[in-house]
Amino acid sequence: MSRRSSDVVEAKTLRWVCKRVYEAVQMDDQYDFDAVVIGAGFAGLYALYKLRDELNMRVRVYETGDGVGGTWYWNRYPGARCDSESYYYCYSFSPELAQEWEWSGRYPEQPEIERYLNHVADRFDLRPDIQLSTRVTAATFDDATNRWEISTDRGETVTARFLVTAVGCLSAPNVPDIAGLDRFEGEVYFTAKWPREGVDLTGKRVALIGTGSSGIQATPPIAAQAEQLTVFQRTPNFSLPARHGVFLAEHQASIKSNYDDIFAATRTSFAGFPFSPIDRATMSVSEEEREEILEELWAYGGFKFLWGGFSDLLIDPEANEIASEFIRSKIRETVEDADTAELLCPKGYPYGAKRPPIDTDYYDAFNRDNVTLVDISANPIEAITPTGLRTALVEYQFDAIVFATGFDAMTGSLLRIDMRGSDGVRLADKWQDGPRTLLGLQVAGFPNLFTITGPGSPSVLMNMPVAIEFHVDWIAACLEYMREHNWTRIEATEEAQDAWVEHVAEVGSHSLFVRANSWYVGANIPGKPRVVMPYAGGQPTYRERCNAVRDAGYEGFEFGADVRDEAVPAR
Ligand code: N01
Repeated sequence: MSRRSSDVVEAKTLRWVCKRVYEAVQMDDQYDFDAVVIGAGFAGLYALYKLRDELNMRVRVYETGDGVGGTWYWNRYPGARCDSESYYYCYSFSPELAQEWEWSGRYPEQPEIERYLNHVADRFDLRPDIQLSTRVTAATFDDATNRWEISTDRGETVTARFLVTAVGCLSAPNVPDIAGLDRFEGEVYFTAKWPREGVDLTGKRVALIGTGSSGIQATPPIAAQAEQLTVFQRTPNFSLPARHGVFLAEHQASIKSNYDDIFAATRTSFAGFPFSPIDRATMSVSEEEREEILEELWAYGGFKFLWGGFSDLLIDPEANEIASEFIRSKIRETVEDADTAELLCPKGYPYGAKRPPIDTDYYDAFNRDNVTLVDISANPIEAITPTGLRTALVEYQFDAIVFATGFDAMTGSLLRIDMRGSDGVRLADKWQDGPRTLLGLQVAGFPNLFTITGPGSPSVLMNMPVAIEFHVDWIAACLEYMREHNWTRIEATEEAQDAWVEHVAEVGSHSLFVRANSWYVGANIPGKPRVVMPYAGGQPTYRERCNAVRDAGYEGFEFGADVRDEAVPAR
């Protein structure tokens, strides 16, 4: 080979090597992130915006659904509507967004919130960093590199310095273990996974199982469509009328001109709503005045019933019983058949101990000729048959069964991922006696993992977008702090976590929540440890604690650096 042709070969080889190196770097780049966020609902979208646009991080979001929206993507059952009012059940981080978006009315329906979240994804150009139709199946922390290795159901594996879960507190549907479900020959639906194309129940005999918020919202529209609706109730609920209404232009304008104050109020109130509870004890007024106040609250509708009339409904059992009996009297007044009314009246647990639903015409639906209530508290559903279902007493025939049976709340969506922390320890093992976190934000033994609205934080006891924004901002501040100090590893200490878990349990034990069997305490899932999972101490105390931890240089957390970067000392 001449000198000239060997030069050509060498140059070609060099080019080939360079190209392969370039591709390898590109590939690495493609599978290596500063942060992976799981979920593209309210939490995931804001986390992506914050980490990518404000912290300049390389972020990848994985979302199981084929659209963004999280809860508001999946729960598209008939009647699905938010029970917090639209103008504060939204993001506050962008004043421009708040000014631009027009809410149509008091309680937005699912399609409107889904549209809002799609608008957010477009407005902040979030879509290029969101991979839809992809479920994260496993995540393992590598102590040698201080990185997470994340696997998906599409067979991909990527790595990320930080793993941020934005999986939602109510997103792992509870499929009850009832024999024969696979043999049913009719249609089966879950409110939490309602088909995107909608369902036509016209002329059908429909069973609806479950009377939580979802079942209560779905009952009137299904009743209006189906030939016959049979509602199977295990535990009656205290449901309040929403009194939904459209926003008038002047109402919109007044909200928008007061948004700074409204958002400021959501950050200081007990539960993230822009209201201060009234300071008045139930027994401090006469019986007539009390009745008048409760009537006014009933007419106004929504959650104001809890805090807008009396301050002690959730503290004083006598006060609670008065409010509970008032709601029962409204049920009896509304439902014409006395036996049905009595079955619908909750007894044996106080109002507010289960998450209170808000409805539109739920109790009225039982006055329709095509709606029947079946009490299964004493005679549970024994089996689904090919043509319907069976209790110990009766066999029923149905064309469709709708399960509104709730969620494996707060922990289910995290534990459905095979999560392994330092030394391969499994989250499922760590949490076998109930969830353990520091501030609901981190788990000891799981470095560089952040859990937005995790158990042990107020989360579901708050207006969710407020809880989410606070967590994402806290996490972002923590990541900036780590960057300033060249730390690449953060982990909650066992001692700090133990103290927080004890505090959460102590506060929870004094709350009303221990007095009912609900998803707040895991009682809806057979075998789940009974623990008050959300922090019941209220937003102000919680924020104060999180901010104090931050101001003390993240007290209770330990930092470290990459092993190869010895110049940076661990703390
Ligand atoms: O679920 P739930 P959900 N056999 O757990 C029954 C939020 N949300 O989806 O009470 C028969 O409340 C179960 O009976 P019991 C809100 O935070 C918000 O309705 O356990 N029945 C119960 O009646 C809410 O609290 C909005 O005895 C069975 C029902 O199924 C949370 O999501 C709308 C059963 C489940 O009720 C969850 O609400 C919707 C079985 N094997 C939801 N298993 C809004 O914003 C369970 N049940 C308006």
